[in-house]
Amino acid sequence: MAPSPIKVFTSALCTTMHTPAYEFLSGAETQYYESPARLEAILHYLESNPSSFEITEHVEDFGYAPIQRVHRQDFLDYLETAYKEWILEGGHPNGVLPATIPHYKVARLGRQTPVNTLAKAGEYCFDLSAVITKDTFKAAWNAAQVTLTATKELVRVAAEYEQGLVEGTGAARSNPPGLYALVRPPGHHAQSDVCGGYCFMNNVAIATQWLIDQPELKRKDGGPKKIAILDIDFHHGNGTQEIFYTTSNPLYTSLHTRDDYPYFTGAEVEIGEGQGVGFNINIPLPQSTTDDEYVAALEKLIQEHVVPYDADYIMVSLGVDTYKDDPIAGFLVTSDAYPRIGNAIRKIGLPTLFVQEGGYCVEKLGVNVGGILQGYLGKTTA
Ligand code: OKP
Ligand code: ZN
Repeated sequence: MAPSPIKVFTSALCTTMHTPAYEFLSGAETQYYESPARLEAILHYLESNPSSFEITEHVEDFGYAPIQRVHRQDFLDYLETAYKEWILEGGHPNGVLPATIPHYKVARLGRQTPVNTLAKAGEYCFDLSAVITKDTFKAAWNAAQVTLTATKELVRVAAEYEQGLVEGTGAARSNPPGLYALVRPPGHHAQSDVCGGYCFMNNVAIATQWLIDQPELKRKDGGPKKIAILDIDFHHGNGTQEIFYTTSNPLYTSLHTRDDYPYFTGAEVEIGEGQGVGFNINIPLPQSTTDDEYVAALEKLIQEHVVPYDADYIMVSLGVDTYKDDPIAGFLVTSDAYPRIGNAIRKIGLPTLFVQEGGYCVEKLGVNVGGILQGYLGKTTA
């Protein structure tokens, strides 16, 4: 039986609500790479391939609770009020950025709780890319709600898939259902109480925690459903790692660059803490990693860690900044690799939600993201 098309969840608010004019890269003011044009380029590809993708702008409102399960309230309050306070205190209208950050060598001596907005920007942001504009809170909220809407549908199609496997009438194990949340701003750098790396709320973490929290979703042993997160963005997902560092569910796995942003996390020795020991898997790869090297590392990660974990669902933090011409990254991966990546994920055989993270080569975003999704559908080209 042919695989069903991938259901795509997105929203017009993903392009209109958060449009900072610039960021700082290597000390220079540059264009804001995490732009609405990224999402439009991907959407254009998907719309041109209607036999593979079913796009909906239907967004359900899951309210504040699922977001509060992952992020601290003081941080969320800050995201919501920062821009207004920033402008009142004379901050530049492009948006909120820190000028003084509580560096750990300073903070270990400090005992002061910041009240000033400029100080709070440093308290709640770890770099110079997460510009908070007038509606950034609403944009991040919307991205989380779109991801949650897709996750609810994941539960439904996964149940259908399971039923099909039991009865032997439905799709075979080789065609697991796939869904895609096409959202921005991205999420995997956002920790429980700090934004950075273009990320404000951690969409994948919020959706994953929501799945774990659903009382009616149980495994055969009575425990909550298990989720394996596969983070294939070029950059390490420090936010997702931090949020789930001390728990055995979900499993967090990441393939990313060694020696590039976010620089201070992503080493192999970061294996989790307490109950979480062994459930955080970082596989750093060298700069200039090629197609074959990347695909081999992904297949190894899947065989050695993802499959043995015996998850019920896969969540993919989908970044295509691994692409050779990405303006802020450094691998040599070509467009040919993306269908192979999607195929490797399909072979896990589990219902999968892809959630958009990075990827900044706008001209190739459609074909590269599309390549992964088409590969998941069993095709060999975008
Ligand atoms: C977000 B995501 C490195 C500059 C880094 C911020 C990058 C955020 C990436 N030369 N600036 O993981 O794609
Ligand atoms: Zn990235």
